[in-house]
Amino acid sequence: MALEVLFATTNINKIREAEAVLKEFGVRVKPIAVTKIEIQHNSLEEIARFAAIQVYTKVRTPVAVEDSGLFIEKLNGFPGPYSSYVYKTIGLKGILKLLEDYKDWESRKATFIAVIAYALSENNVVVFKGVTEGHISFEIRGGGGFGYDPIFIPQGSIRTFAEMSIEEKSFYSHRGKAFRAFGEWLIKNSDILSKAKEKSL
Ligand code: ITT
Repeated sequence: MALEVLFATTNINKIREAEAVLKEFGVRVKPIAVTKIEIQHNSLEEIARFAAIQVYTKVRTPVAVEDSGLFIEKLNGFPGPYSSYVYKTIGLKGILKLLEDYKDWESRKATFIAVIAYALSENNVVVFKGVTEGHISFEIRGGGGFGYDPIFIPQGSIRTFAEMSIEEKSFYSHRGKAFRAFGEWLIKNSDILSKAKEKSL
């Protein structure tokens, strides 16, 4: 039987990217639109772990959540765990404005981080992390992707994430890396997974 993972998110783009990566491992993604409670914390890992357990207590079957954020070096890691809120409030233009005095490339360094927390039970959560270094562009570029994609250029490319296809973005991205690690784990641990699923029936 094909492997399938339940993925709790309200972000359709995360689902598309997860599907693009996990299909390489023969794993299907079953999205579920459960709103997760996001605690205020500096650590994406803690936020994701807490959310995964909280969603597990609702669905009572193994479930994945993913928390991600953009950390800008010269802004001491801002917006980080608050990326979603900052995107909705000051947006891309606001970020470019905060960086307007940083005119050289090196001073525009930023890191994208994605953490997947997969709850197999209330007290068994496995975590996968993907980190991508890059720079904040000088202008908004590209029509693809979502969120900060039009202003983030990963190391090794000259294009923003928003100028790439999903497959190309996934090759470089924090989410692509985290889901590849998750895919490898799922293949290796398919027996643990079926036991956890049986238990939850
Ligand atoms: P969930 O339902 O999964 O929580 P969300 O969109 O609220 O969806 P997060 O809480 O993880 O997700 O917030 C992360 C924010 O960071 C997201 O809304 C984007 O603004 C930004 N972000 C994360 N990954 C990104 C990516 O690959 N490209 C661009 N922006 C990204």
